[in-house]
Amino acid sequence: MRPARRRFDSVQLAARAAWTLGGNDNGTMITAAPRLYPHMWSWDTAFISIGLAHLNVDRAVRELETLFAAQWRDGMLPHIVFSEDGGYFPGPQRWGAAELNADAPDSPRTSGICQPPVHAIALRRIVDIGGGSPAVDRLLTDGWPKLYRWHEWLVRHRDPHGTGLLAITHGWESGMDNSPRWDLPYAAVIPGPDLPPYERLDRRVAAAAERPSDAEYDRYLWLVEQMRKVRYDADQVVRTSSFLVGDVFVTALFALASEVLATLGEQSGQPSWRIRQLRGWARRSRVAVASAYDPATGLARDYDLRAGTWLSTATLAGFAPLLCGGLPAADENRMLATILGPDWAGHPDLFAAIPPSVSPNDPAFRAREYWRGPVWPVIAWLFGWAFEHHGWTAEAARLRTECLRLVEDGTFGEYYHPLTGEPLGSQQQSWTATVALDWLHPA
Ligand code: 9WN
Repeated sequence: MRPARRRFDSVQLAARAAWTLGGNDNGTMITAAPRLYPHMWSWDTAFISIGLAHLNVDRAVRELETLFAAQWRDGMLPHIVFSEDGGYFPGPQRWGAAELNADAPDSPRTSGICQPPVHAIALRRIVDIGGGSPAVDRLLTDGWPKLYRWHEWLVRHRDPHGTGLLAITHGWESGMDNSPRWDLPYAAVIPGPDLPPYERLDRRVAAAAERPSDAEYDRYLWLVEQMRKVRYDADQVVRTSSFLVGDVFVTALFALASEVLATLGEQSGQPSWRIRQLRGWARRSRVAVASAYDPATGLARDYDLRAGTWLSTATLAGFAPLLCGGLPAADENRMLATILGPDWAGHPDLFAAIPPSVSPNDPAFRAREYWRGPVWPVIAWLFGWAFEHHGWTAEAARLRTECLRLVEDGTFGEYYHPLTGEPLGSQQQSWTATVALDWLHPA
């Protein structure tokens, strides 16, 4: 029999979250998780810095600065900044980014792809929490132009059709690695016989049933191989990768983050032409997200740029328009009702009323399998923040209460079983601890 779920009160929970972050601090960075992910991940760090701002705003700023120090010379923020510790595959040698591409820093070592652009949202939250402190002022002055360059890189290299729909070249770039969203595009990725052998390290520390399969990993590694062949040249990767998908969720985050970055730029005296440009990018990407809306399902779709087809697989990412706005009011209201309704957050069997990565009513739903069904607290945080931002305060407050109910066991699981609330994947995951801290300090 499974032991009863523990329940910590808010003071204890905040203390455990702080202790978790302290434990994941390796001296130069707060790693994503102690065993499975002993390095810095780009979008994890954005969320980590938000939670840190409640504990020590200087440290929150420093964390983002550590990530920015690894920014490629062309503007890309890499998906992993490697620490000196080993223990993750693919590590810096397998990526070989610095050896192959002059824009990649030699130190620290990084991967050769990126992750969703949520960093401006983190900056907004840090300013809201710790504004006025010298460290935050420094971040606004020095970090803002770095974020601007990051957004500019995405527009320059990841909008192949000039429509505002941003493309990803690897499922890892979506942050939702093995989501069923990617099953069709991955089916067309055929690993070649020259895929160098490798040994997975993730399954030494996490249950195999909760991680992607070997067949999925072969494809992930094959895409890395393809990128190595073109030395991570951003445009050549887009031309040659056998996986190229217009990601509606990344695009919505980009639209939202560009708008947020523009406003922060106004408040901190950044050049007005850059602010106008950011708002233009936000507008175009918002339109792209709205154009991906499918009235038949009431959800937004990704677009497989290799096959030239829409991808209608229903996942939580289909609610992307709720993040950035842009839908006609009737469609938006319908979408809000759907995410809160019985197929998603309002499903009667859920442990807490939080939308899982795949609806429990979907035949593809797998309650324990990574991005194929579990609840991911950070994604819930994003929806909660966006709801608040759009003035849906009652919905945001409800989501926050439910999220705290999920994480009050204090394990800070990477993801959770949506029906039982069991923590899954890695434990003491930094970004789960930090979103918990933010939910505990809502102001
Ligand atoms: C690959 C670190 C990262 C998250 C991703 C999540 C998972 C890595 C992995 O862990 O991805 O980047 O090895 O599974 O999918 O969103 O940033 O927490």
